[in-house]
Amino acid sequence: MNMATTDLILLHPPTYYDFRKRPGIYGPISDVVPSTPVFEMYPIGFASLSEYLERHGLKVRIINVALKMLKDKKFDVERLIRKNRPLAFGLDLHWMAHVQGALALAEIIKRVHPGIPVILGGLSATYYHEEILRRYPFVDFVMRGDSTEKPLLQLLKALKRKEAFKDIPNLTYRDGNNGIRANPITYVPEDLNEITIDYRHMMKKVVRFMDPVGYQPFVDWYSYPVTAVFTCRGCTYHCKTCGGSSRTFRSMANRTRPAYRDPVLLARDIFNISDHLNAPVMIIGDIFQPGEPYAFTFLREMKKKPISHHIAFEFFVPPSRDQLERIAESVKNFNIEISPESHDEAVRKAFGRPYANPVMEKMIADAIDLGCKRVDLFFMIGLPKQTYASVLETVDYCRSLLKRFQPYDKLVPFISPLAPFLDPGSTVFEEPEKFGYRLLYRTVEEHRQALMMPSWKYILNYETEWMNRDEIVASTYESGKRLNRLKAEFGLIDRKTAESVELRIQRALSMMGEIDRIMALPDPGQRESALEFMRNQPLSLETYSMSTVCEKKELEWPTRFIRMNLIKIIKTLMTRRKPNVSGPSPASPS
Ligand code: B12
Ligand code: SF4
Repeated sequence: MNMATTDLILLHPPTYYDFRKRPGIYGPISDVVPSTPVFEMYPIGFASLSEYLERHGLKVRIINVALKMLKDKKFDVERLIRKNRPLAFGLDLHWMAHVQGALALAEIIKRVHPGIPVILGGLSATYYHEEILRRYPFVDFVMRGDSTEKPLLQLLKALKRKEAFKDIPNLTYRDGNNGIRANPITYVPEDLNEITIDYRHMMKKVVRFMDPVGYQPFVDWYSYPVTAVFTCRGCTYHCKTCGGSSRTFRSMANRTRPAYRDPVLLARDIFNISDHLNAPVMIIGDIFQPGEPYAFTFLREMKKKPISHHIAFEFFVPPSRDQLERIAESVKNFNIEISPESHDEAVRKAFGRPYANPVMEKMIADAIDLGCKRVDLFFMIGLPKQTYASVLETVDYCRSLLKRFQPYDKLVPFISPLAPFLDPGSTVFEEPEKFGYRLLYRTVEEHRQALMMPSWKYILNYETEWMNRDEIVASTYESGKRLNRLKAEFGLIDRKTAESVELRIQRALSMMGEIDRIMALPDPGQRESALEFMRNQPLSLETYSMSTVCEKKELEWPTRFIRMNLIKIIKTLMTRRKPNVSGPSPASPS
């Protein structure tokens, strides 16, 4: 394998680059996603970028730096960078939580390879493109928008041929006279039929680079190889704190309506996965969002090839019984994810979700009646109009639901904070006061600095009229503790799990208290040495950050004992297959 022939290396950074040397208490910020608080999961768009660029003749490699650092305490990032000399490096700054890690990595790349361009992309980079280029000389380009496959191809070709950048859509760059040019976002595809998230492509890359960890999406993926397929980019809803709402996509990415993936291609995406992996598949985006004809076409396709994999559907509003019936007759093992956010309808409405509790409860009853294997309910802390008392009442509401649906043992509630950051570009971020919020950090640099703070309380970039940061933290741990007990009481988790979660919550609380005491010390030198002393304790601070308010295992849908179909995988590795895109396209050269 000749490294010099690699055109693009896509690197995924950790949230905070020095998390191994200077750990803090990152708290339950990632408890309801598969990642640890380092957010080691790379954007799924890395897969479509890689496949698209390779289909068009370029050589691309993905390296999950965050995961490598997490798995190996001694993993030497600088050495990795030094060893590789691609035409360009690409880093995701998709989630704002990665701002410190992404910039630190960019700085290292520039120091080691001053001549190799560094490209940033993702939703947060899109929002902050100008500030990034103005402030950080080690970043050369920001590729904006939610769909960068084609413009990135143009940029890489221009770099290869040493051509000008002025006609490359969506690109922000330095014009050579210390000025910054932002070409308009004119590449906004109307559908997702020319790109694909193809796990077969990813398997081939793992073999080509002999780097299973570099391509691994999150820390436990090989034992729980859950995958995702995408219905869309964009959204028709406008939840107030969401940086991926219709309003945000319009203002930030010039997207006036979502781009959907053809429902037939979507079903094929699932079949491609189910041929190789015996694990659950999550459908990202409500299949009813584009309308019933879309959803019913997809379900008809699914019916044609019965599979027993667990398929998880997320709904933005509760579906009707008729819609659930269609799902039940097309997918044998279906699961549901829905985020009512709060039990309090006034809070939910202020957040931007319009449905009432009886509608949701009817959906739960119908789903269970129709054979749904599991309904996950996600509640959130830090919402408009939500008080400390209201957060705890959410747990009471969960009790009433668990009581009502107890014999079925299928309802699993979760609660977690809106953290670490209120999304840049969200309605509330843009007009905090109007919605009862106080924004504590606004610029990239402020967020970067925040991530170096010792606990998640100081990292949070907001408070609300109804809860300050102390109350957000306190209500998170208290509600987490109560919900944990509730789950044990109703048999959703065993006693041992419940006890270990409770112990972690208690320890996290006392360490958070200790950090507060240190942070109140007037002398900065004293403060730093007290923090240093804490970091050197035998039970490192990381211990208090992993799965604090619930266990990762609680998120898992059932998998089969043998999770990978090795014979099929080997066959795929040895053959060329047509990518799952519409229209004529060459067989994948990889
Ligand atoms: C699906 C989803 C998830 C999935 C992630 C799947 C995945 N691996 O990508 C899950 C559920 C795991 C998730 C988790 C989180 N999410 Co989320 N998620 C979404 C959602 C609903 C859709 C994302 C999407 O459509 N992506 C498709 C497109 C836009 O992105 P993409 O294909 O991955 O990448 C393209 C571009 O972004 C760009 N790009 C990305 N990286 C790079 C790099 C380079 C070099 C270039 C050139 C381009 C580029 O090009 C790609 C291809 O065209 C959005 C809401 C929305 N409507 O958008 C929120 C959203 C992205 N998530 C958000 C957040 C906050 C989170 C969490 C931090 C929440 C938490 N505290 O746990 C975690 C982080 C998890 C992690 N990294 O470990 C915020 C981000 C706001 C912000 N600016 O920071 C959003 C906008 C809204 C929200 N609040 O949920 N999320
Ligand atoms: S939180 Fe609301 S606006 Fe954001 S992606 Fe989900 S449904 Fe759309």
